[in-house]
Amino acid sequence: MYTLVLGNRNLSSWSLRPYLAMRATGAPFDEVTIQLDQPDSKAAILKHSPAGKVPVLKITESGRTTTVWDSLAICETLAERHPEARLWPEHAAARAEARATAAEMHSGFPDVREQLTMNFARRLPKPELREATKAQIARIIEAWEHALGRHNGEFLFEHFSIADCMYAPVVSRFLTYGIETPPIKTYCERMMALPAMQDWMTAAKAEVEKGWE
Ligand SMILES: N[C@@H](CCC(=O)N[C@@H](CS)C(=O)NCC(=O)O)C(=O)O
Repeated sequence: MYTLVLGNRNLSSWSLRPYLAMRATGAPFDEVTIQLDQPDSKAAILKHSPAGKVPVLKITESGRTTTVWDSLAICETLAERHPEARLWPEHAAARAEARATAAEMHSGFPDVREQLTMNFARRLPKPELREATKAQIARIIEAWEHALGRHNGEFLFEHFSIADCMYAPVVSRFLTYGIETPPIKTYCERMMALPAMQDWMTAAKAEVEKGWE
């Protein structure tokens, strides 16, 4: 019933987010992988979504396919369809904060995204960080510490939620570029140990080995 269209595991941070949410539902799904930055990539994506970007979720029910594009919209759709997965916190106040935290990532931190591009399977030297990048890293750590401290849980909002999905690529970026994260080290380790993150790593390594960028 579900098909998730994804970009490169090693590079596509936007793909990782709904993949984690999909895995958290426990629902079966098919995966389609489109290698990005190839001459035919755009045409391949457009076969699945008029927006021309991955990720895309296709839901086929009663002979009709609904297409959902954009990582956050896919996560929201999965949360709505799988309430048992508790992809948002139950408590309204925590849910509001989790949404704000997820949205802040979805629309923000441009310098982190640009200077520390996701390269999931690789370990790379840390570039000379701009002041804006440093400030955004500090803000991310502040948001994580706030959430972890306030909800006293293993994940940002007690149990695994869309907020964790949205920041999973940042966890991997910190690891790739050796960004020291003592206050939230345990959280990063817990995220990387998730079976879905491990599976993503296996696939990302396989891409790197076969020469995908
Ligand atoms: N805001 C979108 C961003 C999606 C996005 O930029 N995807 C990139 C890959 S990570 C893409 O499809 N690039 C291919 C292209 O633009 O042709 C989301 O949250 O899903």
